[in-house]
Amino acid sequence: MKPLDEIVSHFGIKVNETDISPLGDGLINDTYKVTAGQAGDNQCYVLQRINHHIFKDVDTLQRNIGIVTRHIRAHLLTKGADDIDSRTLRFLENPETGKTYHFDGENYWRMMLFLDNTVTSKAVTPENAYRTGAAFGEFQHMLSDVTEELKESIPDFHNMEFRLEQFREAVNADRAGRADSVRNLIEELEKRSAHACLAEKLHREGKLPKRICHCDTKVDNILFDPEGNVVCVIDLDTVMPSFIFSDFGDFLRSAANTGREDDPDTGNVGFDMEIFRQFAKGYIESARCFLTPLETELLPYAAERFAYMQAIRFLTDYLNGDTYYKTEYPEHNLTRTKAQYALLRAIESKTEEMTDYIHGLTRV
Ligand code: GN1
Ligand code: MG
Repeated sequence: MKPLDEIVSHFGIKVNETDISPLGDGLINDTYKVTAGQAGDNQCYVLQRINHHIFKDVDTLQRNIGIVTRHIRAHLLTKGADDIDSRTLRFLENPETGKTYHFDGENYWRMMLFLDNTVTSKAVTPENAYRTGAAFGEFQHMLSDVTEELKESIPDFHNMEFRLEQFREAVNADRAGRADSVRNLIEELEKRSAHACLAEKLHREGKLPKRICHCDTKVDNILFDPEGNVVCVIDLDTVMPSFIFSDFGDFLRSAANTGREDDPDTGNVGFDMEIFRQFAKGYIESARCFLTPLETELLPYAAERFAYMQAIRFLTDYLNGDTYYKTEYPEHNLTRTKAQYALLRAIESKTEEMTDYIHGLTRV
């Protein structure tokens, strides 16, 4: 790999190798914080190596992101927001190519402004879950009038039928010789497969629309201010047309889980109904202007669908020999699968309660 300070220089920024340090714990791209300028007068940036085995068409990826960030910026301007630079990502151009990425012959890189005074993760409490829900409803609302066509940066990314096809292929091929040891999990997940694909079925019947969604609304992809307000939604790689369930469900999958995504102790894993209630309330308040009755009715299904989809994706990767997600130890993807499955069961046990709550909200 080329030295990082050399990579950074292609974006017109001069720093030393020591000004660059790892940032965050995303499972796909490699991320670094770059500190430039004098002490006390620092401008920081985020440098990312784009995983081009997963995002195969980087030019299209960055074009999508450009459309989305410009669109959000224009909306914020119209609304008279005064802190636009911290509410949406700003990417640096590579002056040699005019593109928002640099290809070094082997890897693809991009750089964006670092947003100061923000925090990630674990910041979700019932108190700020309401504001987070409202922010996501607003995020989808702002993108509802994008006129340019967004290409799928990963084809069929949140297509449950496709994810199941990949899963079954992995079970049959059994490349890592692990299938026999996880037969129970495979069966438990298979039992639920038809229900998980409800959205695809309804879409085919013309009953369920696709809208532009973020498609990776896990809590780590949200920057909060110290008071717990959502400042900015980051990690825009997967913004694409999808069912609104993607954003609603994936947020709850991560934020309402009382344990960690890879918690080795599934006893820690549960579904926090107070987070659900506050998040749903905020989301419905800002999204009710565009949601159809069926979309609203199926919000509890969204929570189930995403714990399920993530369990399937982790188990698929485990069966394939860990080729997709970064892992820290050999059984990591299995631990993740078990934690997601425990979460799914917790969510299933709360479906009625969630449905009643949503009815209560929408009857008003
Ligand atoms: C990946 O990039 P990151 O870590 O935010 C994945 C998501 C999964 C998530 C599970 C492109 O997200 O779909 O939900 O891990 N992103 C991609 O933690 O596959
Ligand atoms: Mg991320």
